[in-house]
Amino acid sequence: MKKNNWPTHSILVIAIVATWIKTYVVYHTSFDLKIENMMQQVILFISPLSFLLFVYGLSLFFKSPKARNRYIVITNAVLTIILYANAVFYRFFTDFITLPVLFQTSNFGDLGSSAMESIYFTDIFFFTDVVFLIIALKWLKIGDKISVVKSTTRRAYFVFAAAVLFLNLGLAEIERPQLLTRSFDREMLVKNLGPYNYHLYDIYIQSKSHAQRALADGSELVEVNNYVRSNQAEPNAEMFGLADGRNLIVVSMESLQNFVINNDMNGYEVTPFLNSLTKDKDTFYFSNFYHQTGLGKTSDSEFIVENSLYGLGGGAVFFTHGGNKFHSMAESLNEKGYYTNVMHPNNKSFWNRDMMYQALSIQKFYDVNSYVVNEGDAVNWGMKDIPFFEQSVDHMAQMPQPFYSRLITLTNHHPFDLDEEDQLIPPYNSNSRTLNKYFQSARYMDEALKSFFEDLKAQGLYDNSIIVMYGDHYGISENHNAAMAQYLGKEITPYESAKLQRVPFFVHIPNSGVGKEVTETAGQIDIRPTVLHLLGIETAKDMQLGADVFSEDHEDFVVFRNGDFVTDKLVFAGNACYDNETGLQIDIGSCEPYIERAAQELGYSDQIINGDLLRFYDLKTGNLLIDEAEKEEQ
Ligand code: GP9
Ligand code: MN
Repeated sequence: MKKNNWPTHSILVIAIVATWIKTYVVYHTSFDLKIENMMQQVILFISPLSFLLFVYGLSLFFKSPKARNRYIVITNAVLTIILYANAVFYRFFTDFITLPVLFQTSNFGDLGSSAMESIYFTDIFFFTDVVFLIIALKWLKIGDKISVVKSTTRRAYFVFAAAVLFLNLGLAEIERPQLLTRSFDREMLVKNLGPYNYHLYDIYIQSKSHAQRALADGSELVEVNNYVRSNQAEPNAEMFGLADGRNLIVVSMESLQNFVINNDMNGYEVTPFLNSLTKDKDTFYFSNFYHQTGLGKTSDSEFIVENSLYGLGGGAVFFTHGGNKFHSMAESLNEKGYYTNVMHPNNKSFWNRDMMYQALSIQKFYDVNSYVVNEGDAVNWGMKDIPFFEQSVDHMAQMPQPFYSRLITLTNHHPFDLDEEDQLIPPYNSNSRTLNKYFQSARYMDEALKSFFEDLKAQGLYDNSIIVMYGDHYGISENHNAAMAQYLGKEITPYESAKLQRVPFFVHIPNSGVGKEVTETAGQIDIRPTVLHLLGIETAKDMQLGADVFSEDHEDFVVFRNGDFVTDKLVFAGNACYDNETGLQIDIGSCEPYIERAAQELGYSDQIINGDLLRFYDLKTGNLLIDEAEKEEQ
C-alpha cells in the first residue's frame, strides 16, 4: 500500500475547491449571466463558496474516515445533480429551477419528448469532480486518515465560513441594494448568492407561503366576501360598454409621477404629449389618482391592476405567491375571446413574471427575446421605449383581435440615464442628480408615448382600441426631498409626500368625444373594474377591492400599502391627520374611522393572498366553496 502523507482533512479542501471551480465554470458555460462590471465578476466568483464551506464543513463532525468520505462524496454528487438539473432546465427555459415549477407538471409537458435532446454527451464533464473525488479516495487514499477536530478549530472554521457569507452578502448589497427584499430576479439571486444559497432562499420563501396556505381556513372567505359585496359599485349606465369589443392596450409608465403633468421645469414642458391628452376630447385624465405599490414596485402595480387586490406588505407577491389561484383581468378577457399578452423587453424571470403570468392566465409574454435590440437601442435598464413601442405595435399587428396587450415601459427608471441624443431638454439644477435627470427621462418617455400613438395609427390599430395608461409607482423617493422642495417651492411634509404618490392615469377612447378631467380620489386598485366596465364586462361577482371610478357608488378613499390613506377630505400620513384641501394638520380623530378601514381592507387582501383563498371561490356563480375547503382540511 502506498504511503499516505496527505494532511487529514485534505479531502475536505479538495471537495470544496473542486465543487467551487466546477460551479464557476458552469456559470460561464451553461448560463447566460450578464456581468456588467468587475465587482459583479468578483461576487460571482465568491458566491458559491460560503455554502460549500458550510455543507462540506459538516464533515468535520465525523469520527470515522469512511463515513466522512461517504458524506463528502454524496454531498458532492447531490450538488452536482442540482447544478446539472439547473443547467438542463436552463437550456429549455432560460431560467433557474424554483420549487413550484417542480410541482407544475404543465411546465414539463414541453420537456417530455425533447428532453433527451437537451442532454449532451459533453454533460459528462459535470461529473468530473465526483469522479475525481472517488479516485482521490479510492486510489490515492487521500481520505484514509481522520483525527478528532478540536471544537475551537471547528468553531474557527465556521466563523470563517460565516465571514465569507457576510462578505458575499455585503458585496451583493452594495451591488444590488435590497436584493433579498426587493430585486426578485432569479438570475440576480443566482449571480449574487450562488446557485446553492439561491435554492435555500427559494425553499425558505416557498415553504413560508406554503405553510400559510395550509393553515388557511376556507371559511375566512365568508367575511371577506361580505365586505367585498357591501362595497360593490354598480357600473355607470352611460359608461358601461362604451368601448365594447375594442382591443385593450394598457401601458405601465415607468416611475411616472403626476407632478410633472402640466408642469414645466425651468420653462421646459416635461410631458407635452400627455399634457395635450389632459385636454383631449377622447381622454379621461384622472388627476387625483394614486399608486398603491409596496416593495414589489412595477410587479405590485401589475398585480393590483390584474387582480384589484393589494400587493403584500413584506415582499413582492409576484415572487412569493406565483403559485396561487387568481381571477385576473386577463382571465375575464380570455373568456370574452381576447388574446391576452404582456410586452416587456426584459429578462422574463425578472419579478418572477414568467411564472406569475401563467397564474394570471396571460396567454403570451413577449419578453426581451421577442425584441431585436440593435446597437444604440438600449440604455439604462434595457431597451429604449421608442423602439420597444415600435416593435410592440408590429407584434400587435399580427395578433388575433380583439387583444389585450399590457406594455411595460423601462427607460424612465432609476438612475434615469439617457443617451445624449435622447435628452430633449436640459437637466434640472438641484443637488439631486436623480431628480435632475428624471425630468429629461420623463420627457423622453412622453416622446415615446407620442410615437406609440402614431405607430398605432399607422398600423390601423388605433381606432378600434382603448388605450389605458398609468404611472406604476414613484420615481423620486423621499431621499430627494430637499431637491423636490426646491422644485415645488414648498416644504415636503408627510402630507406633501402622500400627495406626491399621485401618478397619472389616462383612459383614451378614440373617437368617443366623452373625455374630461376626473378629479375623483382613486387608485390603481380601481383600474380593473373601471376598464372592464368600459369594455362591457360585468364585475359583480369578482372578488375585488377596487371600484369603477365612473360609478355613483365609487368612494373617494385610497389606501396605501403601508396603511396611510387619502380621501377627498383627509390625508393620513406619517401618523398624522391632515386636511386634504389645506394640508394643515388636524385632530387625529377625524382620520380614525378610516385608519381602521384601511387596515381592514389590507388585512382582507392579505388573507386572500396568504391563504390562497380564491381556490375556494367560484367566479361563475359567486359561490363560496367552503365545503371543498373543509374537505381539503381533512
Ligand atoms: C423590470 C421593470 C422595472 O422589469 O419592470 O422594475 P421596478 O424596479 O420598477 O420594479
Ligand atoms: Mn417600475
